[in-house]
This record gives sequence, structure tokens and C-alpha cells, in this order.
Amino acid sequence: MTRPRKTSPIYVTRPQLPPLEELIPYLENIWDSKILTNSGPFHKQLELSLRDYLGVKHLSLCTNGTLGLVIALKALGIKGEVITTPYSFVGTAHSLLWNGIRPVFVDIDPVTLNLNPDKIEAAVTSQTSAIMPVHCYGQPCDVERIQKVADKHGLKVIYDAAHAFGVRGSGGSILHFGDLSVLSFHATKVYNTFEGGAIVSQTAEMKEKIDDLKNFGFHDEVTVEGIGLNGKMSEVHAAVGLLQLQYIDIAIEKRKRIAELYQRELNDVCGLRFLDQLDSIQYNHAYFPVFINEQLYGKPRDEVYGELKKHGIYCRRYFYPLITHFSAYKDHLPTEEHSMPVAEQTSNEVICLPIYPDLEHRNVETIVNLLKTM
Ligand code: T4K
Repeated sequence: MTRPRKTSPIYVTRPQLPPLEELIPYLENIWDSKILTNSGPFHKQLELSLRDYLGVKHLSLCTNGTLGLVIALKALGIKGEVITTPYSFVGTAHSLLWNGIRPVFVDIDPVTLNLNPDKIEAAVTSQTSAIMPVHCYGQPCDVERIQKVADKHGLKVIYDAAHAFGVRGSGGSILHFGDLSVLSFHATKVYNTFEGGAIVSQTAEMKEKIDDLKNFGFHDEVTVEGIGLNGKMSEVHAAVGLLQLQYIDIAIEKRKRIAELYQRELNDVCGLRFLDQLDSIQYNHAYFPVFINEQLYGKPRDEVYGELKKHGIYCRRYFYPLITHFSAYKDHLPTEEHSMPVAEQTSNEVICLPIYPDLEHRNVETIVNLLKTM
């Protein structure tokens, strides 16, 4: 009797890993030196290597993206209210609440799916101290228009750049904009250190402040100026990061080829819409979101999601539900009703298809065929 062939599941992402044997010398080095954390040699080296690779002025490594956002808000002394997007990972808004800040959610732009600059101004109150936009899926926000609103009202801008590793526009890195940008190096990200993150700052003074805050606020052995926390990256994570950096360009190139394949094959399928890609942007292809119009496609998004799952294809609905729909947020929403129709619709239509460097093209074809014949 022949048994049905067991196919392995296909996840929305799989982490890129360097060859294990290349990690061993780094580990030996750590074991020999016994320097495990607190800004050790690999940590220092990775900060400089990432600074150069990303083309930014100053970069501070941290434990993860969420703590990076928490520290960034603290470093800028943000209080009161912060205007942000409901269409993001919940960590974006959580970082505000951990700082005792009230998130004020504003609708997204239908093209970029990022915070809509036209909607920000109406949400500014006497309590507003900053804007926290997200470069969702690595699609750059309208940074110039956001800055204009910020300047007009004296607000700081902290970009959640968790998805934007290596994204560049004609003027260079997207991380140059705003007061601070925060990256995530989580296992599911384009560039990973297992867990990790970084805060990009524009001045040496700000970097120093952030470096103090991520080490409990210690400026030196006897001086604690800020209410810091433990947001440091260990030497093992930094070593992984140094290795990963050697393979990042190949990884992004492989992602690009998969994105092109999806785009080419699915372009003519009625009822499927994709994120606009601009020629002037060098994308990182972190995600491949598809938006399903139920009427035109003939099936609701959740049915497609379930159908793919039955075939062992584990997509994710990033970002469904909206942050504003989580019960944890019910006491933190303004009493007056803010309508966010674009975010609502996008959240109900989105499905992120699998994309990662080692995803085989034949698997992409399988996914494409399922979407074409469902
Ligand atoms: N801001 C934004 C805009 C973000 O998207 C995120 C994180 C943050 C801030 C916060 O950054 P961090 O504090 O995380 O550094 C994942 C990630 O956990 C999260 O980092 C990420 N955003 C979010 C968009 O996605 P889940 O709940 O979908 O992850 P999980 O564990 O279900 O993983 C998805 C798939 O990835 C799995 O089905 C299999 C694969 N996977 C996952 C892990 C963890 C692996 O193959 N290996 C692994 O080790 O949230």
C-alpha cells in the first residue's frame, strides 16, 4: 500500500540562518572571553557594521523592536498623546501604553497603507507630543508631509521601522527621517538576530542617551540619570547578527525574485490587489500582502485563508484584527468615535502570502495555482 506523500507545511515566513559551522568560532570567542553582554566586542562591532550597511548616522542595538520603541519614547520625553496607526502589530501601540502615553489612532492612506498625513492634523490636541507612524511592510510613509505636520505643531516623530530594514529611497535610507526610527530583528524579519532590534538616531548625544536608557539609565558606574531598563542585546545575538549581515543581500535578492513571481502570476486574477511598488524605492520584500475583494474574487478573505491552511499553507493576516479591536484597547480609545474605514477594509481583505529566501519556486507555483483555482 502506498501512503500519501507527507508534504511539509509552508509558513508565512521562515528565518534565514547562516551556516551553523560559521557560528562556532564566534561562540568559542565568547566562551574564551567570558564577555556575554553589556556592550561587549561583538555588540560594538555589530553597531558599527549595521550603521555602515544601513547608511545611518547612529545606531543602538537593543533586545527587540518593542523595547526599542519603549526606550525611544522615553529618550525623547514623550508624554500625553501620540498619534499612530491602528494597522500595525500590537507592539507599536503597546510601547505607548508602557510609557503611560495615550495612543490616538488615525486612519491609513489607501495607497501606502501607512498613517494618512491628511488625517493627522485633525487629531492633534494640546496633549499631543508626537507622531508614531509605521513603514508598514517596508513601504515608506509619506515622510515629508508627516514632518510638515510635526513641525507645524512642534511634535516629535518616531518611526516604527520594524519592517523597513535596508529600505532606501532616492535620498538614501528611509531611516534618516523623523527624530528616531526603530528596527526589529525578530526571527520573522528580513534581517534577524533571533530576537533583537535597533534604534537609529540623528545625533551622538541622542545615541548616548539611548545607550544609557537601555542599560538601566547608568551613565557611568555611579550616575543614573534616566529611568532606564534592561534593553541590551547579548553577545550571542550580536554574533548571529554579524554573520547574518554577510548573507543579507543574497537573502533580499531571493525575496525579490519570489515577490516578482507572485506578482507576475497573480496580476490578472480578478479581485486580488497588491501593494503599489515605486521604482524610486529599493524594497526589502519583507512581506507579500494581497488584498482580496470578496465580490470580485468570489470568496471572502477568511475562506481563502482557511482553504490555504487545509493545503498546509500557513499564511498570516497581518494586520487583522486592527489594534483598536483588541479588548486590551477598549479602555484606551477616545470616547468620541473615530472612523477608520480604510484601515477596517484593509484589515478585512489582507492576507500575507509566504515569502522567505528559501521558499522554493515550486511552492510559490502551488500557492499561485490554488489562488487561481479556488
Ligand atoms: N512593530 C511592528 C510593525 C512589528 O511588525 C513588530 C513585530 C514590532 C513592532 C515588534 O518587534 P519585536 O518586538 O517583535 O522585535 C510576528 C513576530 O513575532 C513579530 O515580531 C512581528 N512584528 C509580527 C508581524 O509577526 P506572529 O505572532 O505572527 O509570529 P509567529 O510566531 O506566529 O510566527 C509567524 C510564522 O513564522 C510561524 O508560523 C512560523 C515562522 N517562524 C516563527 C518563529 C518565531 C519560524 O519559522 N521560526 C521562528 O522562530 O508575530
